[in-house]
Amino acid sequence: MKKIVSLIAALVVIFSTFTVMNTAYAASYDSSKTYKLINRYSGKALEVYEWSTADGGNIVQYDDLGGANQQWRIIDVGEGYHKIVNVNSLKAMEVYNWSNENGANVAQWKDWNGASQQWQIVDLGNGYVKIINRHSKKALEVYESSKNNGANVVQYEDLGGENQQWKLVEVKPPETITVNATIVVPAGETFDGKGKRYVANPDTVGDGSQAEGQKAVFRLEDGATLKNVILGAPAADGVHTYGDALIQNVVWEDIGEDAMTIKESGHVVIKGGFAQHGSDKMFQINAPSQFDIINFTARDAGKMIRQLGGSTFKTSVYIEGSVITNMNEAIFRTDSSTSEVKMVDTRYSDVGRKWYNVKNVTESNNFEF
Ligand code: DGU
Ligand code: CA
Ligand code: CA
Repeated sequence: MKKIVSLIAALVVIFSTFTVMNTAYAASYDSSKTYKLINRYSGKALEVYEWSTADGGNIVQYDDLGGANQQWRIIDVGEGYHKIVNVNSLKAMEVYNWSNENGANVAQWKDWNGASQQWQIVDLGNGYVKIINRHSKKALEVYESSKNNGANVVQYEDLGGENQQWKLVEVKPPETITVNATIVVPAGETFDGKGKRYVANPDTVGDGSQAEGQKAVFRLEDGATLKNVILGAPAADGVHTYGDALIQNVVWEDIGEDAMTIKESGHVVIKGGFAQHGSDKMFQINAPSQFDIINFTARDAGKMIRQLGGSTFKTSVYIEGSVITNMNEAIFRTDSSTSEVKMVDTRYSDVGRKWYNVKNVTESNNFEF
């Protein structure tokens, strides 16, 4: 009895310690959200200078102006590290050219799954974090404790200075809009949600359950672009595409019946963004297509991609620079012997059997954690 009591006591201690640690961790950042990073010493915001979208675009500090070039997604890449991705450029913050030097530049680059693009975020317990590069072990700082607009952000030995401390401030969606009827984006046009959250009217569009026949929140005609949209719950049948489509920086906070369906053939590109909590499929392919998923974060679903059950048409899937976790069945499941997948620079964990019936698989520079 005594043994059992002390065992229970020990478990309670372990469990509550874990819960406390976990809460502190979860409270600070979440891959589905966006953040600004404010420097403690200067009060200025981390940004990609002049809205660059190029590889090598510099990262500096500037007055907090609220632009997308000052917003970041902080994405768990496993092993205790995160990548820090700019919402405007969709590029990752890195220490330039693998440098280990004090004062080496920090800039943005295409996400190539490199250790110099991975950061440890250490909670300092004072409302701030320090951000340590995985490769160099040096800290992200505003160079020479400058308070100027445009002052460079670099790495330096971890000295504990206020110019090496950052506050992560969540950027909340400015508005939540109830969608009463499918929003149609006409051929060739762009719908920019500007970070707003869209939720389906459960009575007219769909309740986000596993019931078939729900309507899409967004319908993209051939050549349409959907960007900077958050799909909140209920997300009904998500996004439907009819032909070529670009879906950029779109977040599914809670996938409905599925997140997106390719209804008619085309080249569909998903770039940046995030999706989670799908009871079954995330992306459904119902017509022969080229489907590219780039810099996406996919978490917690039955499978990430499903080609229509029993169909034998050819679909080519390309996955690059993404993070995929907690898929019950697979990353891609198909019944077609001609469909194929190529995956590069991607990190994944707990993805079931990974490729389910996929006969043609090419992979390079991926990492399982
Ligand atoms: O029998 O074909 O859920 O397109 C199953 C159905 C199902 C599709 C899918 C979709 O796979 O309706 O959203
Ligand atoms: Ca810099
Ligand atoms: Ca569906």
